[in-house]
Amino acid sequence: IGSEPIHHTVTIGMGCFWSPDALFGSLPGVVRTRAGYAGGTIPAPTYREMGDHTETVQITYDPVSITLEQLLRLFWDNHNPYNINDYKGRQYRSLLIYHHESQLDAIHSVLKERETSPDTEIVQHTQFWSAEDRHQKYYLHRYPQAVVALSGLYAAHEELVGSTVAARLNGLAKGYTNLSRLREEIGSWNIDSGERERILHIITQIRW
Ligand code: MHO
Repeated sequence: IGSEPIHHTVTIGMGCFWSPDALFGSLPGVVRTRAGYAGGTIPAPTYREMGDHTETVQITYDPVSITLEQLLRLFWDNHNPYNINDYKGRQYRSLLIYHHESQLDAIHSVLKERETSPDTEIVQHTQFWSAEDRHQKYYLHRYPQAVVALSGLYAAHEELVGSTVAARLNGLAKGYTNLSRLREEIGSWNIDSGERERILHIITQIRW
């Protein structure tokens, strides 16, 4: 009764990480996203020197509101998992990193739905390296006023970047959701009315 929701995590690589950050961030049930590097071996990768790592988005979700199956269908439907575009080595590889063995059932059942088996590398999580600030919530940077207004809601920049609100606004900035859907969702959040009003005001600043 009144217990905290249990969150699950999955990390996906499907090309440049800017778009999947916005795509998955737009979805009700996704609690937070972050862009980063994973799947390789070199320590402390950066955008300029990511070595054998892949651009990925780490997705934290509430499995009661959105299932891993739903996330995986979006993953495979929104990129080319056959690695025709592997001109940059592993940077844009199709990569699926599960964080718990209990996620394998969902992975196998969604794989079975597909006519041709994707050439996606599927591995267990070891380490994730966050990308630089400029790659986080990339499309939201087009609305500096919204970012400034948002920073009033969060004590630290990492909190802002890791917030559900920033994930949704980034999805809105890219056009993956719209104002009325967001209004409705935020209306259902268990937050005080002052905070709700401030968030609703900020989202009206984002148009695309
Ligand atoms: N520079 C490429 C990819 C960026 S993504 C962070 C572009 O503008 O699409 O790899």
